[in-house]
Amino acid sequence: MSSHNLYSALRASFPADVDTVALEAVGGDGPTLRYTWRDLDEATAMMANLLASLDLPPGSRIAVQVEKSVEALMLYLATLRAGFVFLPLNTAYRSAEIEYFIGNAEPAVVVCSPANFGWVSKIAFNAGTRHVFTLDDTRQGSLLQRAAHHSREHRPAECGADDLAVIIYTSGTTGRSKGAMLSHGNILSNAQVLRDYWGWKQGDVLIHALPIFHVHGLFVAIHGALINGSPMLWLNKFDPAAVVRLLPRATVFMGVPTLYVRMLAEPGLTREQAAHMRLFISGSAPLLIETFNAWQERTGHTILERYGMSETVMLTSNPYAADARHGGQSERRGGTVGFPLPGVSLKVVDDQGQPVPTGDIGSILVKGPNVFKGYWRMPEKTAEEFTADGYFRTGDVGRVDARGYVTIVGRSKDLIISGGYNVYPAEIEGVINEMAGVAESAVVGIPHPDFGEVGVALVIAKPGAAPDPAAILTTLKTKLANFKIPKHCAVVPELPRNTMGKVQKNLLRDAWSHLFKA
Ligand code: MCA
Ligand code: AMP
Repeated sequence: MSSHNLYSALRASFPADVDTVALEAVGGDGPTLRYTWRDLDEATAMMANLLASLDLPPGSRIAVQVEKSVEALMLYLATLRAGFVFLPLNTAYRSAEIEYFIGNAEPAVVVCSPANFGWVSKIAFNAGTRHVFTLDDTRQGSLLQRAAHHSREHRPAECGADDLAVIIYTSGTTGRSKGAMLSHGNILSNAQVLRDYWGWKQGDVLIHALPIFHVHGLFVAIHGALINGSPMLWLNKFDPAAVVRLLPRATVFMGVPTLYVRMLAEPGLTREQAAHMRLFISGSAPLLIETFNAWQERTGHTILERYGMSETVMLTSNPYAADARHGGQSERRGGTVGFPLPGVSLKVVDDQGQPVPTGDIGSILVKGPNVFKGYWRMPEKTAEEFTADGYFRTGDVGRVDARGYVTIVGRSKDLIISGGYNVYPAEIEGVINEMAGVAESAVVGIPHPDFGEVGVALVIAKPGAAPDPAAILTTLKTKLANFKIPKHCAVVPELPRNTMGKVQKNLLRDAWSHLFKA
């Protein structure tokens, strides 16, 4: 293939009979809808032709904040196909967050839900965006109306492997969110490696129940199925009972740990119900060993845990089958994230950047064809995150044991992972600190039975002031995405500090860790 267009590679994997079902949208209140591979190809051609008709400059960003739907997936594929840069945005983001992303990325096109058109289009037009379309999860909106006038045929744009395909925003421990720039080559190489490593085969059917604005649902799950020509059972929203009902029709499921925890609470989850399944995969957050064991006991399946980042797509995975690179080991070991994927170099280093002895803990550095091209318009930040020999600093802390298994033991970045979503305390503290009567705050992550980890906000009042914790949370809800809102807030007399005056978050975590204990 002369062009490296990711869509072309996925398209080349479609089955020969394009009139078979590619996607079955199930669940929710609506009817079950079936889309063939031909539908996927033709609808993405129409949307790609619409984008092409707008006469956009090369490299234009197409920013999308819409509810999950098959048509939203088609818009993603159409953007790749047309050679533009897809910019997915979590539907929970509020106006201040969207204003930042649109201002920073300067998209040529914004697609939002019809219900949000008023405020999103205002932000977009103010930022110089010329085209704002709408799309909802019932196939309504101007995007499909406009695309309907375009041809069902479209030749995918010529792309180099290093051309940008997607920008995914990740928050930072300091400052604002950074747009991780991923190329067609980054994403495709990772999809090819995972297809082989996870043993995708003919007859596989994926249950897709994750959001499609982050790497897990958008890349790992969708590309896994498409690059193997495998159909998907598609849920616009995760529903544990619906997923359990679908298991006899599927072979592969991917979820964040919270999804597994919620499915375990379903009485219908039994060994018989899961008998048709080939593989359960978990990632985005640590899978507790209790969940790993409970799943094995209930279903007879061993969850395969893997580890990745927005900047790198997938980095490590427990083996699906015997891994010849590691003496034929095939054990999926709970509590570990497995081996570096083929093509990924991973090393664990000390504070001086020197590799630590096997089994010792250090910072995880990675290199490989999957590692991103840098942060959008942040060359200095990008340079800081790479070593002189080209390794990317993940910000994760871990070790590699004598058998080659990688374990993540913590993070050097101040980050909470709640139900698979990343929450940066610095961002929340910044908003709380602006509120009347607040002198200072600290947000820490503590264990939670459903979300794995959740935030708790501890606030110091200004002299003479008495800020109300409930009011703080209510105000936060107006400014930040709902999953970022701490699940508890308390006004405290002081915060523990070390001799340098830095807040000792580990002590706060210990002190509050009991709050949501079952
Ligand atoms: C919802 N809520 C949450 C979260 N989700 N609180 C904390 N953490 C969360 N993740 C809160 C809402 O604020 C709301 O609170 C209440 O729960 C109900 O909201 P709703 O949207 O109905 O929740 P849900 O449908 O039950 O969602 C839970 C969920 C969802 C299904 C677990 O969070 C989810 O799909 N998580 C998956 C995230 C994911 O795909 N991550 C991959 C990132 P209130 O009522 O008070 O407002 S990619 C990645 O990390 C990398 C690269 C990787 O390795 O994969
Ligand atoms: P994101 O910024 O959404 O790309 O999240 C990436 C971060 O998620 C990584 O740097 C890890 O801290 C975390 N992560 C992903 N998968 C796992 C896993 N299986 N176990 C522990 N942490 C994980």
